[in-house]
Amino acid sequence: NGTTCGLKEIMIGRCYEYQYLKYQLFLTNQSNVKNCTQLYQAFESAVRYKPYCNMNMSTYEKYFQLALSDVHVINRAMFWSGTYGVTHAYSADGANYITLEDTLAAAMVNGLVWCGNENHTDGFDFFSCPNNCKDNRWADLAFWGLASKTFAQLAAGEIYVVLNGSHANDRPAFRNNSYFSDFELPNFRRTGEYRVTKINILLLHSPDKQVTEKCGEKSLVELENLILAQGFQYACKDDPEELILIMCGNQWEARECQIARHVLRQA
Ligand code: NFD
Repeated sequence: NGTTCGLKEIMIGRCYEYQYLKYQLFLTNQSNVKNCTQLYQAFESAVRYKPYCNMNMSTYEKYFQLALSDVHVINRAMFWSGTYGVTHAYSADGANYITLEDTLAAAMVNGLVWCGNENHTDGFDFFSCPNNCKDNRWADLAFWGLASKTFAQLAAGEIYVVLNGSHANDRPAFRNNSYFSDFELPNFRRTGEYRVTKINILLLHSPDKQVTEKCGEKSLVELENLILAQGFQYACKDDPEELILIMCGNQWEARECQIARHVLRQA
């Protein structure tokens, strides 16, 4: 459970890279380049010297306000649950779709580990973070919970959700307590110019793994009911071809992938 050395330098560096190398690729509103140092300061002052278990869902509010103000993601927002790798291969750094991790606020810290420590001289704990506060569940959700909620509120029009229908041990494709079910689904906009109109589920089955759920079954029925009750249109597709091809890129020998290979040769 080591924390990330060079957190500040990595965050500021990623912010510059994001805005000056990748920026024009996909952001809908290109007029507001952010001040990276100021963004880092907003992040740092939220967490530095703060006891880990005192954090909550408003700790990082200012950071997200600064980093994500004026952003809307129209018809291209993509969410994932249990499908991190394939979703990001498909979204292609924002070129095809935009995931939370393709936004500046999340790109600056994705994969990093950090926490404040009130007793440490520089206010961070660079050795380990608790990650489990028995009296305050919100501490563990402070950053990614708010990140997920904020991103869901920016999504507009048709959105996409990539789920995993091949989980072992009865773990459902759509499960309670996931970030998607707790922080994203309840926060899609239902009214106004930037409302969500339709939620498209892309349900994947990993090559050579069991098919535990398909569209129209088990947790997908539950999800469909929740989506319709909120007034959104619903669609669900099992194994869209473009995603099968991405998965087969890494699992060429799987039975399903040999079929894909065969079909591709004929084309
Ligand atoms: P889950 P979920 N690499 O798969 N979100 O619905 C990394 F870095 O069960 C994003 O609970 O789905 N992290 C983040 C991973 C965190 C990986 C939380 C992996 N290969 C929520 N696999 C984020 N960027 O870190 C799993 N995890 C972690 C948003 C993941 O970080 C996204 O917008 C999370 O802490 C997405 O729509 C935990 O495993 C949805 O929530 C649960 O992942 C995914 O959360």
